[in-house]
Amino acid sequence: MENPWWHSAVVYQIYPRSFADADGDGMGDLRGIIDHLDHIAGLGVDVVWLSPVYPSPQDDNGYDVSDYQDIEPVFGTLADFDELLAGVHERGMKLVMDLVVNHSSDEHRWFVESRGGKDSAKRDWYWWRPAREGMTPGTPGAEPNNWGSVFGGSAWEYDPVSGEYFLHIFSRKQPDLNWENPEVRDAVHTMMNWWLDRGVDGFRMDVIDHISKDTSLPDGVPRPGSAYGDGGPYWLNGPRNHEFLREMNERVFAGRHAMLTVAEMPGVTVQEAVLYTDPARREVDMVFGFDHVWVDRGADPWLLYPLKLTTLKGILGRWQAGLAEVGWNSLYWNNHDQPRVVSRFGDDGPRYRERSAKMLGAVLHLHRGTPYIYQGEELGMTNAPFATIADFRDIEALGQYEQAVTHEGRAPEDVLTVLRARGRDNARTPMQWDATPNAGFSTGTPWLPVNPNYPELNAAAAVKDPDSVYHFYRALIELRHSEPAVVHGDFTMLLPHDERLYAFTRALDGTTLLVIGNFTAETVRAEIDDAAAWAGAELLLTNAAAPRDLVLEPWQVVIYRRV
Ligand code: TEU
Repeated sequence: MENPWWHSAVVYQIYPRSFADADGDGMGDLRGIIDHLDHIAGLGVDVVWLSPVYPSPQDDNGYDVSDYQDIEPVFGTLADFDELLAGVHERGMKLVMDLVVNHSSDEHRWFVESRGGKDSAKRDWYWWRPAREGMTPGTPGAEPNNWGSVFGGSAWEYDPVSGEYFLHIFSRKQPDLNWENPEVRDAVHTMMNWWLDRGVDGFRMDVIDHISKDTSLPDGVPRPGSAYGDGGPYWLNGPRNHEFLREMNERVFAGRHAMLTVAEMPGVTVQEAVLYTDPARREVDMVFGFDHVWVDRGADPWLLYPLKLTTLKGILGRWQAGLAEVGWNSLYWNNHDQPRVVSRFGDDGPRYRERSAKMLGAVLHLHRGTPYIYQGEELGMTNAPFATIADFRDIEALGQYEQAVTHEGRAPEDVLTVLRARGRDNARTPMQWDATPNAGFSTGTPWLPVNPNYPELNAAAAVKDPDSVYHFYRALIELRHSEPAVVHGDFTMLLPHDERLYAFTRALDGTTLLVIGNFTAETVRAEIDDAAAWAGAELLLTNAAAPRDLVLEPWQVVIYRRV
């Protein structure tokens, strides 16, 4: 079979709320994106993925959709959207929409109708259940089961009108749709076809491994120190998940060749990812796995675990090997839910910020798979200096803080330490365009303050400086487009037990690439087996002086080619 176009593609993610505000209300908008399309096209990316722009009460910044077939007025209109789509296409790029259909907003007319009463025609479009047997509805502990929600508190919300509860894995304003009901699936397919017919080129599918649940909704294993049990095993990768995606593929994707589907799947294993992305099974093109971004999590959610490079290499190496023959990887360090990678795995101090950001970019982009760049990553944007809980806006940070501090007695400073390092708002501070007030993001008051480092760290400065992180990312993308070994080469991990260096080769038809990234602020020699063979090799890209004898400077990365 011919290789699909997205094997050699690079995707750029926009979080519209924080990208560019053209009308001065403090919130990004579609016009702002249109105005900055050349910044994205200038990088050389192939695809733009837009986080949700649909009408939404914005309880979870748009991941709570109240109308799937329109545009949030704060962001613009459908006419603006069509103009954006045309602008993306004119520049030779494709546009992928976010698809948030595990849940809707509680303000969606489907849910409003469903909530109308037990005999509503749409009652069964959501998960309604009576109180636990023998318990008085609405009293503590009477929820249908013990599941905790991802954003804190119970996963069940009581509705006094009907005396029943509805399920929400995320916030109470994000009720889970009941995919067991074929009418729900039909409605979703119709909506997806409507967008594709309008010209969009695919979907990034939000928590799409949550859509099939164990319909008996059993109690989860209690979590130490928490009032709630872990429902994950009953809502992740449920019994009908493959079936639902296969059906969606048949009814929506079949016959549309130039599109892209990427399934966000927290908790997916590499074995399951092979099944989801096996072209013969006709489900999705690739998945977002989470193993590598959970590398610094441990048993205690409110403890920071330092990065162990060998563990990270073990995880990514396992995914490379697991999807080598069948299926396809997505590659990402960052998105709107993750802290900034230069702060997390690199060094965001003035000395090594740019160098370590480039090293991280090169290591990721030289893996086999489709790389995703999150807005600002191409500038080496950093985590934000959040002082107190009042500085956070994210419903996840606020909800988890409330549960941990108020209900579970955790020390506020411990919880804050983790939120500062890992909180999602780190990724959501406004895009830093230039050195003018508010980083050129908005003439109004930004909904979340701009990172104070914008006078030095901004797109205008980066585009002007040929040595910037921006131009390094541009070179990485160009390399993917020009060197087939980057796209198709076999991946071999080297030095798996080394805690300082990330080293691997990519080999295709007699061409071998060698990539070595130094994850430390020390000078390190790479003791690879066939070091001598690389002595005369061509150095394709590095972020410091050309090394001698594979002795790498702090945070240096090298990409060599041998034929
Ligand atoms: O994220 C799903 C998800 O896995 C997150 O809950 C993630 O694990 C957590 O935020 C890490 O801190 C998707 C969206 O990307 C996210 O923005 C939404 O809040 C969530 O689904 C609900 O739609």
